[in-house]
Amino acid sequence: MIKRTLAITAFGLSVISAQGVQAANSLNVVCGAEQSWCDLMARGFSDATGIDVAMVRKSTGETLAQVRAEADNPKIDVWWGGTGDPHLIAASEDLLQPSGVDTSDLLGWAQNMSRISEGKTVGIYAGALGVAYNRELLAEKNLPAPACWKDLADPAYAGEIQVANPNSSGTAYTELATFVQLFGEDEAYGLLTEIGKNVNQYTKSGSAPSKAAARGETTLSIGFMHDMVKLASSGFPIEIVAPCEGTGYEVGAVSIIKGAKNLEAAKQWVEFALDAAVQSRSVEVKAFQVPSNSKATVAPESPDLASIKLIDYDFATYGSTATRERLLSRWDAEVKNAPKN
Ligand code: S7P
Repeated sequence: MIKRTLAITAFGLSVISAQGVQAANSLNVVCGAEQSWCDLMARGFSDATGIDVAMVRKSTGETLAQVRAEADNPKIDVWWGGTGDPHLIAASEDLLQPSGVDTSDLLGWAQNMSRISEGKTVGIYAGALGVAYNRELLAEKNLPAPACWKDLADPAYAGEIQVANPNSSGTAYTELATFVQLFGEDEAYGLLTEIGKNVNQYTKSGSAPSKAAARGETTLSIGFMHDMVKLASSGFPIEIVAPCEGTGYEVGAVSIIKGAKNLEAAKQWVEFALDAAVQSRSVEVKAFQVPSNSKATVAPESPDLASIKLIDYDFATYGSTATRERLLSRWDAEVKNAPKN
C-alpha cells in the first residue's frame, strides 16, 4: 500500500510524496480551485501514480502573471483549476502545450475550450456567477433582497457589497466580461462604477467575498454560485440569487505549461483530472461545480445550469489578450478608484 506524506513548507507549498513506490518523477502544480479540492487532487494523483506533487494555490490572474514571467524557464508543469479565460490567454500567447488527451467523454463546453485553444487547455468544470446575501444581516439592516444585477447599484447598499478585483481574480474577470456582454461596454462600466460606490472591498481572491458574507463581515457578495452553495450547505445564513438579467459562467480549465520539466507526469495529471471517477470525488470537499466528464456524478447540490438564465459567454473573445488588457485598463481607470459619494 502507498504511504503518503504531506508537508507544508514555509512558503505554504504542499508537497505530497508517495513512499513505498518508486516515484517516476515529480510534478509541480498550481491550483486555482479551493485549497481543500487542491489537496484532494494532489493526494489522489500521488496515490494513483506514485508521483510526488508539489502544489501551491493561487488566484487565476496571479498564475497567468507567473506563467508569463517564467516563459523562458517554467517552474510550473501543470495549471489545474481557475476560470478558463486566462488559460485561453496563456494558450494564445504560446505559453501552453497540447496534452493530446482524449476529450470524447467531455461535455460540449469543455471540448469548446480545447477547440478554441487547439488542444492547449481543456474544461474540467463549469459554474455560474451570482449574488449572495447574509439573510440575518439583511433583515437586521432592513435592506431589500436584490433580484437583479442593477439592484446592486441601489444607494441603500452603500458599503454592503464585496467583490474581487478582476486583475487578480478570475471570478471577478468573469463578472466584468459578463457585464460587458449583458449591457454593452459603456453601460457595463457605468453600472460597475455605480455598484462600486456600494463596494466595501475589492479582494484578491474570488471566493473571499462570499466567505465574508457567510461570516457576517459584509451583507452581499458577488461570486460563483457553487462557492455560495458550499457555504449555505455548511450552515451559514446565505441566500443565493441568480440575477434577473441573466448571468455569465466559467469553464474551469487544466493546462500543461510549455517547456514543462515533467511532461510525462503532466500528461498523466491531465488524464487523471478528466477521469469520471476522479471528478465525481469533488463532492467529498463540497466542490459543487458541474463536472466536465459526461460520465461523472453531478452532486444534487450543484446549481442546475439548465435552469439558470445563462448568457452565451464568448470565451474566444474574452479569453484573448487584447480584450482582457483593454477591459482591465478601463476597470482600473473608471471603477477601482471611483469616488464613493
Ligand atoms: O474553486 C472555487 C472557484 O470558484 O475558484 C476558482 C476561481 O478562479 C477562484 O479564484 P480567483 O481568486 O481567481 O477568482 C474557480 O474556477 C472555481 O470554481
